[in-house]
Amino acid sequence: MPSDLERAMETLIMVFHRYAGKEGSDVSLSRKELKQLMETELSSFLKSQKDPAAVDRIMKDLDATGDGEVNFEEFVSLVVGLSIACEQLLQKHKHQWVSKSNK
Ligand SMILES: [Ca+2]
Repeated sequence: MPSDLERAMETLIMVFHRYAGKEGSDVSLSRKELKQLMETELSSFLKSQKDPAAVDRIMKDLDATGDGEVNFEEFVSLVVGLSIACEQLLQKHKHQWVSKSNK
């Protein structure tokens, strides 16, 4: 049976291909595919950002090869970046909670 981490990796691959396969190349996300992926799979992140230009900016940042498409490697770097931001927020909240409960 796969572990939590193995399942998470499998999910990353599955989600990427679910959107990458919608149009054009099967192994990369077009701007439209990336927008759909972010709106559906990262909706709470986008909501908290409240920035309509966010997808365009993220697309530009991610597209290291400059071909207007986001490949799996570029997609994973987005997920890693978001995970790091989440973990930092979590640590911050944990510290706040600990200092509050100690008062
Ligand atoms: Ca595609």
